[in-house]
Amino acid sequence: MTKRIVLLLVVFALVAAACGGASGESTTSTTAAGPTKTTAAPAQTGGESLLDTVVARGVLKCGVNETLPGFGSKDSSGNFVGFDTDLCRAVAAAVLGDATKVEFTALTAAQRFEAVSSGAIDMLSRNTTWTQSRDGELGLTFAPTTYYDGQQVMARTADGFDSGSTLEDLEGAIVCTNAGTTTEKNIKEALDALGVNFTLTTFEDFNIVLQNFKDGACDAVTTDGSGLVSRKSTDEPNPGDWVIFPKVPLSKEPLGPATKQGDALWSDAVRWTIYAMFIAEENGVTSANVDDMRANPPTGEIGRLLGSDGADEKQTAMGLSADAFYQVIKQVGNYGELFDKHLTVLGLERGLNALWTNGGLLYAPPAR
Ligand SMILES: N[C@@H](CCC(=O)N[C@@H](CS)C(=O)NCC(=O)O)C(=O)O
Repeated sequence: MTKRIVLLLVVFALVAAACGGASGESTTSTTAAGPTKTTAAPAQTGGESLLDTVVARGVLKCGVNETLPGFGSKDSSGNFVGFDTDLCRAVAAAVLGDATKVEFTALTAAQRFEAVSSGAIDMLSRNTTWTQSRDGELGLTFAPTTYYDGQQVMARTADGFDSGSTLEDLEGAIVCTNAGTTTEKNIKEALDALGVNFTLTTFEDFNIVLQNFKDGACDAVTTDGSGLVSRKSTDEPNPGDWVIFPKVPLSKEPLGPATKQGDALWSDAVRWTIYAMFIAEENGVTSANVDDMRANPPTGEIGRLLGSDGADEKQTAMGLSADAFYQVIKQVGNYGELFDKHLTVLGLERGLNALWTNGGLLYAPPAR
């Protein structure tokens, strides 16, 4: 009898917990007098959040690529530039109010995950594919995908390859890529399944891969399609010497930022910075017109998202300042602005990376 009462109490406690009301949640209850809103400061169970650490430090540590023009590289003055590096700046704008407060660390594919788990960086933004094992075994939390990609192959036209070439055409080829990537696993799986005989050679970073390709030690190189377009635009000796195939990529490569698992406050800050950039584009809010859009009208989704005066904003309940996402759009821009600035110029099209309203995959939950 006593056992049954204890069991009932446990079940009741579990149901109550599952139904919400846990500390730190913002709840709205309706009373006879109308809706009452209670907003508690966000609480982090299991220790301090990186959000507090980054704010106290005043600088965001971000791991990026330095060999991938368009996504992550250094300009002639040594500044990090690119789509992925601007995502770091966007998070710094949201969390610190200043997009320049980023300390960049250039990482190879093989180094990147250890940098997250050791705490050497707060956030990884380096053309990283979201996979089940990285999410699970490696203990990462992925932000929304910022670039839907797929793996392709690049080879020399002088060797008889063209844009209509297929994976079967790689029979007997030496195919090269960089180590510690989804790429090396995908190509082996795809060619083994087709019964194509080939040699896979991996190198520590993609500069070495390309050098071997240029020297003729590799017949073909393979990586994310965007990576091939990027390196083709900077490294191809004469336009038309190299060709990218097959037309339909051989894998799904959803690329996006990642943080260490188990810190919901921090991963929410990164996640909503990206969603804010999607929502801004969806509503035509750009770095140029954000001040007007914030003031007129100050209500509705954009008012809430930008923390307009009197808006029922949701940022402070996440541990951010009310104007966090206004700072992101003002200082860095919306998603489309970033894409145009860094990727359209490379010749990449929006394709799957269009907003859902334009038939693409970019879709943010409502700011409400
Ligand atoms: N998206 C894949 C591949 C990432 C990757 O490392 N790609 C290459 C080629 S685009 C790269 O970034 N190379 C630069 C380097 O190794 O420094 C993954 O997450 O494993």
